[in-house]
Order: sequence, then C-alpha cells, then structure tokens
Amino acid sequence: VKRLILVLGDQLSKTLSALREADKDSDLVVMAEVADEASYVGHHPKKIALIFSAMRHFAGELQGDGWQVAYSRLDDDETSKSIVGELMRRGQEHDTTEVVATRPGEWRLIEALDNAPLTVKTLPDDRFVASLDEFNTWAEGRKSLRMEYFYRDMRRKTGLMMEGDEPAGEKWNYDHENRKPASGDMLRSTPMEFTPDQITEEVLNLVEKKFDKNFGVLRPFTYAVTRGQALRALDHFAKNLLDCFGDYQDAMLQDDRFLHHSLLSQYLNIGLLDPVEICTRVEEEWKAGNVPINAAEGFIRQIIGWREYVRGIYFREGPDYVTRNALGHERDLPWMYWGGETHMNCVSHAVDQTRELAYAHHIQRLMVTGNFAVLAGVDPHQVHEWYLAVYHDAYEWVEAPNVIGMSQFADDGIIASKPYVSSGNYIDKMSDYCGSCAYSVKEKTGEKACPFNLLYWDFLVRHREKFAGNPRMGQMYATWDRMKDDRKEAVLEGAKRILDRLDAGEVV
Ligand code: FAD
Ligand code: DLZ
Ligand code: SF4
Repeated sequence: VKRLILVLGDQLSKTLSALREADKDSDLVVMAEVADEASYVGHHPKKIALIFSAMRHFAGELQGDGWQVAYSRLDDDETSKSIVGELMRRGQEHDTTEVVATRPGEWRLIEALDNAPLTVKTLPDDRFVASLDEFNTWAEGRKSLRMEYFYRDMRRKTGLMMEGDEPAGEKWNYDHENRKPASGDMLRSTPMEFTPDQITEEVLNLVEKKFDKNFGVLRPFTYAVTRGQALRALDHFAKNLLDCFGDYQDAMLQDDRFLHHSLLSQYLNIGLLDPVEICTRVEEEWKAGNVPINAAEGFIRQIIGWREYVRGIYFREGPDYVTRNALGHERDLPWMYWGGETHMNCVSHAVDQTRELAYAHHIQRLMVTGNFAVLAGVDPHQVHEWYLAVYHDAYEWVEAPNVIGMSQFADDGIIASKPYVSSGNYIDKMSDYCGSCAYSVKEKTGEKACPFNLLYWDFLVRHREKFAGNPRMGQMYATWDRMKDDRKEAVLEGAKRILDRLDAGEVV
C-alpha cells in the first residue's frame, strides 16, 4: 500500500477530492467508527446510527467498485479511540505514513490531522458551490457580510433560475410571499421513510448498547442510508412537498412536525447528495410548471445561499468562533432543553420532537429554542454544544454559524444585522402552540404572562447600550419608552421571576 485515503463519516461521496486523487490499485481507503468522533458531544442516537450505517454502506459500495477498504467498527477490539489513532494503526499495518485527506468540516479535526505524526496531504472539500478562497475574496473589504449579495453571486455562478444575467421572474428573492401560517392538512405528504436492512439493524443494536445514556430516541429509525435511497427521498420531496415549501416555510404546527420541509440536510451534510444536484432537481420542477417560483427560489436560496455562506463564515472566522460571547451571556442551559419539564408549550413541542426525531425545522430552531436561549441570556457555548449534539444534520461548520451567529448574536453581528428575538406574538402568529399553552400569549405581565413576552423586554433593556442605535431596533426601544412606568416595572419583575426560577432549577 502506497497511501492511506481517509474518508470521514460526513465525506461519503464518491466524488470526494481524496478519492479523486487516489489510485485504486495501490492506495487503501481508511474509514473508522471511533469513540472520539462519536462522543465529542453526546450526539443523538439517530445521528450516530445514520452516520455509522451510511459509512458501512458506503464502504461496501467502494469495495464493490474495486477499492481496497480498511473499515474499523466501533466495537472491534483493535479499533483505537481517534481518527489519527486509526490512521497510525493502519499505517503500521501497511508500512506507510502517507495520508491523503479531504479537509474536515471542523477545526478540531483539521488540527488533529495537522499535528499527526504522519505525512498528510489535505485537499479542499469541493462539494460546495463556492471554494473558501472564493468566499474570502467576496468577503474581503466588505463592511458587512450580508448573505443576500453572496447568494446572487452563487445564482450567477451556477446559472440556477437565471435568464442570462437576470434572475428568473425579475426578482432575486420572493421571501415576502413566504410567511404564511399553516393549518392542518390530512392530504399533506410526509418525508420518505425507509425500512432498516441487516446492516442498519446491526448498527442500531450497537448504538443501543453503547449510547443508551445519550439524549434522544433511537427507534423507529427510518432514514435513508445510501445515496440511492437519498435520491429517492429527494425525488419524493420535489414531487410531493416542494410546491408549498415557500408558503409555509416559517409555519409551525403541533401535529405536523415536517410541513413542507425537505428533511434532506442530514443526507446532504454527509455527502449522500450534492447541493447543486438538489437545486437542479428543484429547478426542473419549477421549469415544468409544477411548483411556483417562490417555492423553488426560496429552497434554492437556503442551499446555495445560506448553506454556502455559513460555511464561508465558519472557516473565515477561525477556531475561536465557537467561544465568542458578544452579549456576555452566562446562564446555564436550562434542563428543559434535555427534556426536563416546562410549561411552555412551544418549547416542549420543539424539544420533544428533537428527542424523538433528531429534527426540528428552521423556525423551531431559530424562533423557539434559539429565541428562548438568547432572551434568557444562556451561555452561547452551551447552546452551541446542545445544537451540535441533538440534530441529525449538525456538523460544526454549519451548526456554529447558525447558533453562535444567527441565533445567539454571540459573534456581534457578523451574520445577523440584528438579534433574532421576538415576544410570544411571533410564535402565536406562525403556529398553533399558544392555544394549548399554560401561559397566555396575550398577557404581558403577571404569573400567566408568556415568558417570551417578559424576557423580550428584559433582553432589550439589558442590552440597550448595544442595540439602541441599531436602525432596525429603534422602533422597539421607542415602544418601551412610551410604556407606563408601573407596567415597565411589572414586566421586568416578571422577567426576573422567570430567570430566578431557571437559576433555581424550577419549572418554567
Ligand atoms: P429545509 O427547510 O427543507 O431547507 C432546505 C435545505 O436548505 C436544508 O436541507 C439545508 O441543507 C439548507 N438550509 C436551510 N437553512 C439553512 C441554514 N440556515 N444554514 C445552512 N443550511 C440551510 N442546518 C444544518 O444543516 N445543520 C445544523 O446543524 C443546523 N443548525 C441550525 C441551528 C440553528 C439555531 C438554526 C436557526 C438553523 C440551523 N440549521 C442547521 C439550518 C436549518 O435549520 C436546517 O438546515 C434545516 O432545518 C434542515 O431541515 P430540512 O432539510 O428539512 O430543511
Ligand atoms: C459525527 C461523527 C460521528 C458520530 N462518528 C464518526 C466516526 O465514528 N467516524 C468518522 O469518521 N466520523 C464521524 N462523525 C463525523 C465527524 O465528526 C466529522 O467528520 C467531523 O466533525 C468533521 O465535520
Ligand atoms: Fe410559547 Fe408563549 Fe405561546 Fe406558550 S404562550 S406556546 S410560551 S409563545
């Protein structure tokens, strides 16, 4: 064996740069289930099962294609703790110190490879529309890095939904059509599910045994674990759910956890699907007249806009990004995030479905759990570790900018021009949670008042110095200033009551 070709659990693409560089005849592909990767946070059991099963299937496909693959299972006695440990072991077995890798999606692992006593050639991960150099060139010298402008460049680059140099339909962005609340629909399709095969069953048994203390429900496990299955899930989404993706993108319903969302991020992020391939499929439906422009454009923007943009930010900002805390928030993450009791119906639903499915959609992540954490002044690093652990699509390059930046404003506004905070009104408008909540969203003070209503003002008052000058927040400060003093006092007292309860570990 000449060289070891490293393929990580989120690099399951046959077009991976390390595989393109490799020689089937003389190189050995190394894949490894290792304790360090499976436990740098307490990953949701469904996430671990997805990765391990998809890794095992992928290794089998590579062997079928004629590759030599050394695959280490977590429960093999010889398997060492870490990726570098496994590379060293395989290197000794095959008498080589040369490794070819595709750059990992996390600084921790990049540094581990850089410091390994091996000769590692690291290639860029080019399973993205924009290279990191391209992103940095775009970002260089700009005062603010707004996603929208970057997105337009990605549209031009890919030609997706373009008519020459102009956006199809004359507008770049149809978001103003995308804020409709939803109502129950018995006819709405649900994301595609798959029956576990023998390989997946073995993985489920392993995960059940080794990770039974982790937060999250393992079975039923119905994910796609191969590229073929993931392509079927994509097709199903494009045909049956995409049409109303735009309209109901921000809506939340207690009895419908998926609405028109695609549930494709968990496949995309481990490499079973390619971003442009997904967008091209979506564009096809629009070209065929099957879905409206706001659905197709809104969806494509999430992938070639937001997803590419947050990756650029993660790598541009460097390893300390996840420790930023611009608002000085220090409260411990409340127990309710791990399934502890709460009277807040919205939080309870978001956490319950996270526990059961390892999934919540964007608005639940941003405006329910994220919103509550930032309003309550929770330490952003703890919030970050929670998101990294509990979602099936969470890898640091994509999770951290969404949490540290977009949701917690801990990066001081690199991603968000103002904090994504709201009172209960927003949740009430976009969901049906409030009707069956122990709190009243209409009440602004007193014991029954929705905690979001109380904490919202408390947050603004606490951070007045930082935000009062923000043109997009002036209106809110003006509203606060017009409020009568006794009402202001009651609001702040109510907020303190909630925060004291959180600190005392009492149910909120
Ligand atoms: P859909 O709603 O169907 O969206 C389509 C696709 O667009 C997604 O599959 C995803 O690939 C992409 N996308 C949408 N929004 C974003 C975004 N903001 N950033 C990156 N890609 C996006 N996404 C992750 O992939 N991993 C994470 O760890 C993650 N953590 C998040 C944490 C917070 C606090 C927030 C607010 C968002 C986070 N997101 C994350 C973004 C988004 O919530 C998920 O991508 C989405 O919910 C995945 O479900 P879906 O496939 O049904 O998405
Ligand atoms: C998330 C994860 C888990 C749970 N387990 C493994 C593993 O055992 N082996 C592996 O190669 N990769 C795993 N991963 C994915 C890595 O953590 C991921 O590659 C890095 O976080 C970089 O994105
Ligand atoms: Fe959530 Fe407040 Fe509505 Fe209850 S009343 S569901 S806490 S927003």
